[in-house]
Amino acid sequence: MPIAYVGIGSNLGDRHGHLKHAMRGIEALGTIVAGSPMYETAPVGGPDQGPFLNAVAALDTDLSPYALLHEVLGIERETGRVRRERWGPRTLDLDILWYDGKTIDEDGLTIPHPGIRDRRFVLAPLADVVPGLADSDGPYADALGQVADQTIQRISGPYDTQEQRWMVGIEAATVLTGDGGTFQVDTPADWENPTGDMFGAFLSAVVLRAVGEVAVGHQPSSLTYRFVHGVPQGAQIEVVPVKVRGSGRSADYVVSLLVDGREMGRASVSTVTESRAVTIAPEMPGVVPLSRCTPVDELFAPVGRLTGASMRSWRPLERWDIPDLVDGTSGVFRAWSPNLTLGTEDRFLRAAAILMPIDALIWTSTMHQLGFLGSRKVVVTPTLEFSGRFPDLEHDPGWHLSEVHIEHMTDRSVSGTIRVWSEDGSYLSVGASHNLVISGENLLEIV
Ligand code: A4P
Ligand code: MG
Repeated sequence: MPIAYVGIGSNLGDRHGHLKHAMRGIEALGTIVAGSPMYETAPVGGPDQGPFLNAVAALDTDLSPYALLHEVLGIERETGRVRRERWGPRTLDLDILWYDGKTIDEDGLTIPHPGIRDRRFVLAPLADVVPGLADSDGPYADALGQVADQTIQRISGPYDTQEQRWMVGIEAATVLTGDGGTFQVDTPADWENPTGDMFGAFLSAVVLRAVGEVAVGHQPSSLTYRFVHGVPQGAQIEVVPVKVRGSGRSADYVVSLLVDGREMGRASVSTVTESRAVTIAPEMPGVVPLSRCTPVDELFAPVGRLTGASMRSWRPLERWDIPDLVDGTSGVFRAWSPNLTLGTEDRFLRAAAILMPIDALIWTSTMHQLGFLGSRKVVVTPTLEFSGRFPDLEHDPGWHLSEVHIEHMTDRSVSGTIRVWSEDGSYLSVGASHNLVISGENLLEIV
């Protein structure tokens, strides 16, 4: 069936409610195959007005473009949108951005929507649901650089099409309370964590945030972690950062994570007061054309989705698009993530946001290389180690490309070097190693 992308916006009344109403209305017109995170966005054009909430839905539909327009205008009316001022405030605005690659230029219907490239509030969520989308002028996401001055902030995870709601973003899931000696992290009840395993990237975000609270004037320069046990759903995690060494310019912390008094993981974080300049690499690899990216859902389609410790727990934060995977024990592959550029403003979480999907990439690569994704075996990961350096995150040029060299791989371990690139040619270099145990008790299930 044809795919249409529908832009959704609201800046009057119960904005969140209007977006939910829009999604429910759109769902009735076919099948929503993906929904972007919600963004709070500064108004573009028009009179002085309040901020918008914006999102984009990908709809698989039998309706013709005109029938679809008729229906979405009907959904707008249901939210009480009556008076119109061009570009003015509105309870709900639904625009058909793109319809099955068609070009239509008629009275009352223009497709693709002519404003897409001028509006970050459209481009960003559109890139979330379909990074490679293009028209005859090229990929839309390439226009993001020109609208970087428009203020937008992502305020949720992606839309969960099965649960029909927006997922909780990692910002909300890593709320810390505490006195500096010990922190508590409360995981929201609807945190996406079906198997109860929540280690890895989520916990690195917690660790970095806890150290950020106590290391005043410092910023993290490296992180190493080892998590042996998963965290039960809804568990209260205690986070205890202890400074083991410090000078005026740098410090080392050991951070314990406890569930019910039992230590389930430990991380080391080093901090520095001065950040190193990010190196600009002359040999910056060609930016992977977005049109060549494969959405991660598609990548996993033949074998079903990974559940558990891996992708699913992390879905609220990031989604990755993996265009290449070279066979062999020294494989190189590259990926592109829209959300690294467009995600959290918190620099500690941003560090985790950089590390997290890289972990996912290593996992994905490993699974492929070892043939597990094809053979539906089960895999256990009792320990996970990761170390990285992430200098100068405040001067963030928008990291979003990553290149992974797998340097060593056996059926029990994988290690490699990872670079996270930005479009201006600067990069972070990190090393990672994972230990795997094939079969065991705490199974990571591939369904
Ligand atoms: N129409 C033509 N083509 C389309 C299409 N592809 N999709 C016609 C939907 N409608 C289309 O639309 C007027 C008529 O456009 C429709 O009846 C349909 O026949 P409208 O939404 O009532 O008019 P409007 O929204 O006032 O004007 P316009 O130019 O469509 O504005 P936009 O593009 O909708 O932008 N800032 C932020 N941060 N977030 C926003 O969501 N939205 C706007 C409105 C301005 N600034 C914003 C936002
Ligand atoms: Mg409109």
